[in-house]
Amino acid sequence: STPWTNGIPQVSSHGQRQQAPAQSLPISTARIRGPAMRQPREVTSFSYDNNRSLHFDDSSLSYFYLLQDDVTACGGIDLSAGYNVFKKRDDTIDEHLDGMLLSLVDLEKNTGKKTTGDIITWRGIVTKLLCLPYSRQDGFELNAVWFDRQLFIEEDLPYKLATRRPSDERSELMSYWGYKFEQIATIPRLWNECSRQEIESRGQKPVSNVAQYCSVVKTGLGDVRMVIAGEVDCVWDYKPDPKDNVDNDPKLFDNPLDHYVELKTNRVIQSDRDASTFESKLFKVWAQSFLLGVPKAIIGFRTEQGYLQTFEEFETQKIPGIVKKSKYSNPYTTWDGVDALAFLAACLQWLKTTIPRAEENIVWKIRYLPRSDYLTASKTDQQSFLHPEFVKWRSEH
Ligand code: 0WD
Ligand code: CA
Repeated sequence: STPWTNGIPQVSSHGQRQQAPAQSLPISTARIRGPAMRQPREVTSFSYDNNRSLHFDDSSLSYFYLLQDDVTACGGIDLSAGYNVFKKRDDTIDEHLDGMLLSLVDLEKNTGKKTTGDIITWRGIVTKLLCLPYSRQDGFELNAVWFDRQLFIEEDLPYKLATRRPSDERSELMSYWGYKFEQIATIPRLWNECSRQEIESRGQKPVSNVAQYCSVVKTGLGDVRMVIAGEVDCVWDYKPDPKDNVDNDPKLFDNPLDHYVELKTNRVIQSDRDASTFESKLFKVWAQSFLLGVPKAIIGFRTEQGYLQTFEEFETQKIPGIVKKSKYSNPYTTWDGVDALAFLAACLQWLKTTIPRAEENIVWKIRYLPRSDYLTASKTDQQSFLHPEFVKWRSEH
C-alpha cells in the first residue's frame, strides 16, 4: 500500500472504479514557528440541564468552591462515593453539532448578525488535531461539510463507538472519580447565594454528567478563523454579565474567559513514571484550555484507591514550559506547544483548501488511522449532519 492511501481503497462517490489517492496531510513535529493564535472571544454560551434539554443561558454554570483544609481534614475525600447511583449520559446518542448550532441560531436571532468564521466545530475536535503529532495511538474519523460558506466539522460517532476499547469496571470507576471531583469542588451559584446546608451537603447528591455548561468562542490561527464550543467546568470567582461589561475598551473589558477553570483528576505522583504520565496529560490539558482561552486548570490528586488528597492550580500559559523543562520526559518525543500549533495551523489550512468550498452539503471524511503518518480526506455520499433548524435559519437569512 502507498503511504498516500494508508491502504484504504478510495472509492469516489460517483462510483468510478479508479483508485483515487486520498488527499493527505503528513503529520509533522517540524521545529518551525507557525502563525500566532488569535485571542479567543466568547460570543455566546449555553447549558444542558439535567435532562439534557438545551437552554441558551448560563444556568448550568458552576462556581469553584473547595478548601485545601476540607480535603486534608478527613484524610482524603472518597471519590468513589455514590458510584452506584451515577447518572451517566448515554454517549451512544449522536448529538452532532446540535447544541452549538442551535445556540448560534439563538444568538443570530438576537443580534441580527451572522456569526462569521471559516470553521465551526467542537473544541474537543480541535484539541485532537492540536495533540495529534504527539498522540498517534488512536485513530479517529471526522465528518466535514461546507454550508453557507462555512466548514462544519464533527466527530464520526459510529467510528468512535466501533473502535473504543471495551471499558472495564476499573476505568468506568476512574472516569467517575473525575465527575465526583467536579461535584465536590463546585457549587451551583455564587457562594453568598448558596445556603450553608446546600454547600455542605453537595457531596451527598448523586453525581451526573448530563448537565453541561458550554462557551462558544471565536478564535483563529493564521488565515483560518474558527468558532469553537467547549465545555467549561466552572468559574473561579464569577462570570461578568455582558449587559454591564464594556467590550470596546480592552482596559475596561472584564473578559468572561479569564474567569474559567478546567478541572481534572490525576493520581498522586510518587514515581518518575507517574510524573511523565502526568506531564503528557498536562499537555492535553494545556491544548484543551488554551484553545478556548481558559487560563487556569485545577488538578485534584487522588490515591490509587480514589481518595482525593490535595489539589493544585496550574496556569494554562505556564504548562508548555513546565512540560518542556521536565527531566522526566524523553527529549526526542517531548511535547512542544509551538510545534503543535504549527501543525494545527497547517492542518486547518489544509482542511479549508482541500475540501472544495464550492461543493456545499457534500460530506467529506477526514481519517486518521492508528499510528499512521498521514491525515486523509475523501468525499462520501453521506447526508449532511447539520441540524435542520440551523439549515432552515441560515437558508432564510
Ligand atoms: O462530534 C461530536 N459530536 C462531539 C461532541 C465531539 C466532541 C465533543 N462533543 C460534545 C460533548 O458531548 C459536549 O456536549 O461537545 C460538547 C463539549 O465538548 P468539548 O468541550 O468540545 O469536549 P472535550 O474538550 O473533548 O471534553 C471536555 C469535557 C470532558 O471533560 P474532561 O475533563 O474529561 O476533558 O466534555 C465532556 C467531558 O467531561 N465530554 C463529554 N461528556 C459526555 N459525553 C463527552 C461526551 N460524549 N465528550 C466530552
Ligand atoms: Ca474537566
